[in-house]
Amino acid sequence: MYMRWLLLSIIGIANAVCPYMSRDVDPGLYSSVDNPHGLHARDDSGDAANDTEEFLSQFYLNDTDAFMTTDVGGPISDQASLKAGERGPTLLEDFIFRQKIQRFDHERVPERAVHARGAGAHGVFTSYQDFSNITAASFLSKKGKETPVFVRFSTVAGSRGSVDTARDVHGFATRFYTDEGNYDIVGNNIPVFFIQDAILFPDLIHAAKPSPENEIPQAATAHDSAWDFFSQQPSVLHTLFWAMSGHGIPRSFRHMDGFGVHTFRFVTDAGDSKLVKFHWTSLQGKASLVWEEAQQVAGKNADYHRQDLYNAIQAGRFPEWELGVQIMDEEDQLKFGFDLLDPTKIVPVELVPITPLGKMQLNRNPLNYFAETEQVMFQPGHVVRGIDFTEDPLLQGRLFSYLDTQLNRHGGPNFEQLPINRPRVPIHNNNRDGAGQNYIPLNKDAYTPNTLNDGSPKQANQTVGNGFFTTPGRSVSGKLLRAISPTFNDVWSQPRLFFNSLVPAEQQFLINAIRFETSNVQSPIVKNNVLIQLNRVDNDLASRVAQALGLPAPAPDTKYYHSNTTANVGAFGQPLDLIDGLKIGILATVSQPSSIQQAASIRSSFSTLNVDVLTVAESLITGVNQTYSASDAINFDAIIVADGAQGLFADSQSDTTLYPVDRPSIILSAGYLFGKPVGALGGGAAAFPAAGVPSSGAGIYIANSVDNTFITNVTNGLHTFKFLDRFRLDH
Ligand code: HDD
Repeated sequence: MYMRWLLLSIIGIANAVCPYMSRDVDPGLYSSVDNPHGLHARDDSGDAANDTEEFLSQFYLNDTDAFMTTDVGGPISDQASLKAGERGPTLLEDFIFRQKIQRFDHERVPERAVHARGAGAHGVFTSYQDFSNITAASFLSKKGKETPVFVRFSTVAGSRGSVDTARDVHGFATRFYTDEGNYDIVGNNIPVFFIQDAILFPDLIHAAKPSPENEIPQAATAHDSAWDFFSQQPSVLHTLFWAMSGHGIPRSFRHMDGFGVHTFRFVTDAGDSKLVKFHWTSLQGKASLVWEEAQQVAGKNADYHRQDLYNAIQAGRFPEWELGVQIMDEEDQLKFGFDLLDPTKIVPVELVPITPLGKMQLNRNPLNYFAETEQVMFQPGHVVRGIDFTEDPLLQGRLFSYLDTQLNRHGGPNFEQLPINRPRVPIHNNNRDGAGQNYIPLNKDAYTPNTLNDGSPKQANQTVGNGFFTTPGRSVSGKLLRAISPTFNDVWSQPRLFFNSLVPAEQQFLINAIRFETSNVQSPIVKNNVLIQLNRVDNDLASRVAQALGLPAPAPDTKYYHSNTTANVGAFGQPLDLIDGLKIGILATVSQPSSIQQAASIRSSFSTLNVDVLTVAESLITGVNQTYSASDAINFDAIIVADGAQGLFADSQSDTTLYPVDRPSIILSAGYLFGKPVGALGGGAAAFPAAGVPSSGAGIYIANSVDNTFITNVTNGLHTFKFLDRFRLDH
């Protein structure tokens, strides 16, 4: 037994010390001019998902059937500390105790300064074509080429333990482990950003984060300092409008789009460049919660989004996104009436359509949250050959901030060696040492130029080793000045374009959100300043907010008013492409076993559609998935009352103590008010009047029995997702 343990330990230690060496027998191979790319010989048609698993599995630590050891490998038992006598004090020499407690004391690393709460997943990106005519980026060099990816979704303002459904911009950061090194698109689910110069980032975040004296409120901008900043810095308006619309409270990470935000450059091998904006389009479709619902979710299930992503992947319902770019000529930087370097602007798709490049599928959950999701360190500066930055002053500042904050989080420069951060190509340079160095560099002559190591690692250039390049034709000059470009000045026309383009219900949601946030603001000056800025965008909008604040409607400030619209910017009003992983709750009762059987028959009808059908009843007898005591409307995307369950609604004074008073009625009526499809079968229809819910209308399905029409109707209802006619409009 001891020999077996020893053997396992030796293998484990060998892997931990030098995992790369265990795969790459001859590290010199990759620095040789015989291999001018300095790369692994990769099979382009290989299975990138397997590559990821194989790569990371070198680092797996499996404790099954193993004996416990200290960090340096000695066998231990650790259930009691070493004491001087049975009732005596613990001894300082108890290194087993000290190591265990010390390791515990050091378990936390600083959480991300922003985007602290998030969830990640592995996957694969597949290029649709050979795009070498527009970029030399190798992951886009061949039709069908697969590249492993890791994505982390996040909220911005809340700390690591905050709730998933706080209203916020959502991070959408993607790492491509390309065969020419790591490339990160560190984007958001909103295509624009609050500020135009990175020097304002600390101000934005200090204003949005909880108040310094009492850390209130958590993960929310409904407070004075946020709106003080927002109304003093009107560049925020466009992003703020997106965040106050459905995009601030998505149904799930799977149902949101992503954007690179800045304009970037694509560069070809020949040195030609184009300007590009990145789009990730959800192939599930876009879906959002409504605010009352999001607030309830926050209290009932803080992990709503991360759980949805995890469950979908575990169930094999792999979410997908299409990567596309809007491609613009270098000369077009000012052609559209705004500056392409200004990150507060979208390029309307009517002006430049999106060219699809490839598809990403997320298909594997991390095995360890800390090692993978918490330690992944994205940087806008992780770029590959074929992609370049622009002079966008927000992007330029980000190129400093991410590396800097990651040095702080990790405590040293070797975080790129962590398994989740390691490129899938060998590393050769003269960077040395630092805390936590994982490699054992063999080159004694860690300087360039050298002769003693035959000049290695050799300088790559365009003919040997395909050296990294920035856009060859790019040049900048100018007088030094601290100023925002006047071409960035108009920050009101695009928020108006966004507002004009929303369906009336989403316009109302946006106004309601601003009403909610600003009515939490105490300062009369701040409220007034908010109205001044809103009024520059739209007088009706400003007047409707003013009404809720008890302030007079302002006179129109028309300079930036226009009636233009653009497509596809709203989160509501378009049916879902896929309903995979959505949930239908069947309200049944144990007193009528046939209602539970009916739920089973609905479940079987939806199984091929990948929709989860959950049976709710008073207690967890066979066939029941959830109790009423643990259920709310927020658990489901559609709600159906089974034939026979109507008694639960009729007797609102029911003396059962198994669930709070009126819970079944509240589930049905809240589901209706949240815009969800609702239905009833047979006698279950009586639940509707009892719960105060209309028995007819869009998204209301009453039928005698479970037939094809009923299933089709509910399916269509799930695709519609939210029935917007149920929400009241101001006018
Ligand atoms: Fe940032 C994290 C997205 C502007 C400074 N940012 C971070 C993450 C995302 C973004 C998705 C989380 C990455 C992850 O999951 O680990 N940030 C953006 C976008 C921006 C943006 C789309 C504008 C277009 N960020 C921005 C500016 C600065 C930062 C202007 C600073 C000057 N961001 C950071 C940071 C973070 C970060 C403090 C925190 C943790 C980290 O970087 O690694 O450096």
